[in-house]
Amino acid sequence: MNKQLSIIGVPMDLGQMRRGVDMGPSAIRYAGIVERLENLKYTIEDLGDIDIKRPAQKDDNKLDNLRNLNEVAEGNHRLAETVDEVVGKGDFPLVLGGDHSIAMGSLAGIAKHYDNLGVIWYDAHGDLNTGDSSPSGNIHGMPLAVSLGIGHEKLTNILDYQPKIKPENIVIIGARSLDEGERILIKEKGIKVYTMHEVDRMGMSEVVEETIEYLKERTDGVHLSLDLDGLDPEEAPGVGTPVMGGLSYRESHLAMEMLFQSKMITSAEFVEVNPILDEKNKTANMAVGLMGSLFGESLK
Ligand code: 6HN
Ligand code: MN
Ligand code: MN
Ligand code: MN
Repeated sequence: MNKQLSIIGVPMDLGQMRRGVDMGPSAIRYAGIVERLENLKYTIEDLGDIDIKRPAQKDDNKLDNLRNLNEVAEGNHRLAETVDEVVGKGDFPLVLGGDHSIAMGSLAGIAKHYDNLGVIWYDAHGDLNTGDSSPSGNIHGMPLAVSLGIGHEKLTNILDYQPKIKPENIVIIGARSLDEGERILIKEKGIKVYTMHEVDRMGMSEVVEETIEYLKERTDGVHLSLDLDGLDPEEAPGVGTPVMGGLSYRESHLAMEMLFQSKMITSAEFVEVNPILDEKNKTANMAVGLMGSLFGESLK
């Protein structure tokens, strides 16, 4: 694993309606992420937070069923430029959200450095909506579609290229809430998905083994996009769109440990931690624990 890490906070809450997720980066820092990774002998540069501009008007600011489109696009553009620089100088970008709309900026900055970037999308949701298919108009439900080049031009064209990723280079793990339009896109594009049904039948160990095998053959780098709502809300309550029946702490730790051992992860983001909805920073602590395992903590 790359021993030079750059931490980038993204206080973004405009991709959805629950305020508070903009404090995610603070909560994760407070839970001790820098010390935790320094103990594992990484060199950490904390680049602070990306500037996210608030929309001027107080109404719901929706264009084409895309809430806060301009502000979300601009914030992601700034994130993409920073991530691009980090990858350009050879560091591992570790992005802290913020709502999941920030994956558009992360992927824009990362993918230009690879021919075949793989993506592991650890999430209760597919985040494959467009303005047309979205039931909510919330852009945090769209970043994976956007990164495939599907959606509004202002989002798909961040850093002036598209698509960022190819459908066959994606693996979704933990899905249990997919909208109709998302299911259609998954079938049409042949995106690999391990829903909770497969996780329950196969076990996490086999799911991650298959994922590693699958991505190893076709990618030259792998981005982990981990939405804390992929975990069960009993264990990670501080998220804006909780869905029952999620991945456990133990399954998730196992997944992170196996990904560390695979040596294939080249960038990562941890998103949707909302300290206002949390219980005693439980979800931020969970995020930090998972990052510890992803970066090589072990009992032996
Ligand atoms: N997330 N599919 C729902 C929507 O509004 O599009 C929920 C999206 C959740 C987004 O997981 O980051
Ligand atoms: Mn500002
Ligand atoms: Mn998500
Ligand atoms: Mn989600």
